[in-house]
Amino acid sequence: MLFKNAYIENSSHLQDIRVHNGIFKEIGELLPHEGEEVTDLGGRLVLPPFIESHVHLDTCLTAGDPVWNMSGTLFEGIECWSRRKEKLDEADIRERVKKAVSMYASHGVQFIRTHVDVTDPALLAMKTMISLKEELHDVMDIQIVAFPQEGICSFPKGKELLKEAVEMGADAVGAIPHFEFTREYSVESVDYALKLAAEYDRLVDVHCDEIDDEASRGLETVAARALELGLFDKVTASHTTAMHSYNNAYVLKLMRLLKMSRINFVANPLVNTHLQGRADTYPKRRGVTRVKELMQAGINVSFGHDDIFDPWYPLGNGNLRDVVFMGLHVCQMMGYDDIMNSYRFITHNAAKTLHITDRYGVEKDKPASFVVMDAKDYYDALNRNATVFASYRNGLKM
Ligand code: 17E
Ligand code: FE2
Repeated sequence: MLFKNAYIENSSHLQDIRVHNGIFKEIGELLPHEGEEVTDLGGRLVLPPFIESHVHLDTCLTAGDPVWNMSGTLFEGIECWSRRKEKLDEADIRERVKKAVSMYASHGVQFIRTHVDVTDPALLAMKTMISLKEELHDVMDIQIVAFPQEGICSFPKGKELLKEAVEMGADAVGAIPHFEFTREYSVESVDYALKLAAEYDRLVDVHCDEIDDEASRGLETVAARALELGLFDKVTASHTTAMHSYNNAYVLKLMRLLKMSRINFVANPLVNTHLQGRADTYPKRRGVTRVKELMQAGINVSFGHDDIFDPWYPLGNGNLRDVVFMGLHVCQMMGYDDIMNSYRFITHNAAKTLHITDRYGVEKDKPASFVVMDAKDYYDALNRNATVFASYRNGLKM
């Protein structure tokens, strides 16, 4: 198959793409026709598929059931979810996850990292997600994080449940140090999670310091263990909203460790703009982590949606454009190059976090997966909220 006339990743000149057996065979200008089927992309933008690097698929589409989060805080969200969790059954999980995945797919997303709550003695969501991962493989690559929503040390048998989820087949280990009862539990939980990941050769993605407490210091523990255990960029710190409130002298010191540790960051600008600053009067903090400064230090940052219509976020349709749009505003990254390159938060940067760069990208010999946008470059696409004209996965039109 030959695709003609594409602007690949904001290039200034048109290129053609030859796909054979689901692989990018050749990319270049004015490729000669070799008797294959030809599709004219008409000067549209081609990007690698979008990647959702942080969402909770098991909680999606449950907002208001059984109660709405009235305060808009993370902690009330956790209470609402705890009540919804009592009603979980397999059919309910399957139906909601499938719906959310199809919403994402319609917006050109082909890879999802989902956190799945394992503070459930039955591990029902984890079991169901593992079977859905197989079942949905033709439309979506799903990576599963065993996420201890109510704590590792502060929940009955939290350590055992996390380990069981890993043995069951979770791809990554999570933790939630800012939610643990004590500072000691916070450190112990991070130690436990990272050692477990090292032992079972898994990735790590910690819900880290998702609080406006400037004394919340889970991040330094995560980074130090990532370095000491040699896990490095297999480790991701998600949210890190307390970093918004750290004093600058501490951040200056912390940056050295963050660079040495090579860990990734995921910011969730829609959700944390909504959840954070809730205990403030005025001025109200935004609470999104220091994206611009991390990027300037050469640290990898991606953006996630975090939630679609659940106890933590009452809106959302699976369009990562909205996440980028909010992120650029709240992080004040509105320079021309910032806007033009902002697709990287939901493509290449996210691919690094998910550890899929070996099979990701519009490059010769890689799987022919890409999206075509009704726009000439990403600035234009973002500004006009352009639709995804087509999404190809391993050479097949979705
Ligand atoms: N759970 C949590 O601890 N934090 C979040 N932002 C979400 C779920 C969505
Ligand atoms: Fe999250």
